[in-house]
Amino acid sequence: MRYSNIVVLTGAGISAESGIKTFRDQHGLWENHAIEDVATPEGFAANPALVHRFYNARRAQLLDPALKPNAAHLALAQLEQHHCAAGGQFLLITQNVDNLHQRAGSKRMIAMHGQLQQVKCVQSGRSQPWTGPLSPSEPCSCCTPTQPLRPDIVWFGEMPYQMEQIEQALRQADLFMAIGTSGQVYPAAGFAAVAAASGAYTVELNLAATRGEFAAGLYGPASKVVPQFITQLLNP
Ligand code: BV8
Repeated sequence: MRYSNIVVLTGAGISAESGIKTFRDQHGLWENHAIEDVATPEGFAANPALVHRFYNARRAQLLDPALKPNAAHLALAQLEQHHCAAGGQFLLITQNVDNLHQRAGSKRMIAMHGQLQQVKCVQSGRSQPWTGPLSPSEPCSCCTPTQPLRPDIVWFGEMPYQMEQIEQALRQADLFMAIGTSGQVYPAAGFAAVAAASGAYTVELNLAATRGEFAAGLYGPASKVVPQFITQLLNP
């Protein structure tokens, strides 16, 4: 293996072929609401029922028996297993809030924007697993008097999770792969530049080229180009 420290960033495009809509497919809209209006603390404060409806619909999709990880998710889990068994370092950072990487077997991963199947107390921030619908009247179990619960999702204007660990991994990477992301949301959109500045070889694997700067690009559906690239990595 030519590389010792691999960091991967994924976005909505890696889950598209599993049947989960990307953000830009909907042109940033959902039921005629700008996503930035529903995916913000202000949007939640203004209309919690609307925001719960937005996340309940997406959380419900994860329970659909037809929804499965695709070949790209599975190839990343295989890369992690083989690369780490050979003594390499590996970190998968996903912007996605679905559970498809986890279901594919990825272990060394950070869900930087939270997860649909977690909810948290608005007061204490304590997070708990949640697979069903959530309503504004659902009480937390950690405060007296009880407080409402919210999706454990990083909204626009909120700090993504585990940024220190992410920044450290980017500085140490010698290979950075961006998969299925339009590179329009920060700080994730800046990760390739941080990795490149530390000497990493940066590769974009996407349906189409984005405005991001990469040393190389492989373009096509993730379920095709990701397994292809990983096969090359594992069989140099
Ligand atoms: C923060 C959870 C600071 C919600 C999400 C101006 C300039 C720079 C930054 C800003 C700015 N104004 C505001 C900001 C900050 C803001 C931001 O970046 N806004 C954007 C709109 C400009 N960022 C934030 O607010 C972040 N926080 O900055 O905090 C701070 C500092 C101190 C203290 C406190 C706070 C938080 C951002 C997180 C928001 N939450 N998700 C939810 O999911 O409901 S973002 C959400 O949108 C996703 O998680 C994801 O990150 C993003 C969508 O992006 P992608 O995943 O890339 O998806 P997209 O549809 O765009 O692209 C899909 C790609 O796949 C396409 O390229 C397509 O071609 C490709 N594709 C499609 N099919 C396939 C495929 N590829 C391969 N195969 C296929 N089959």
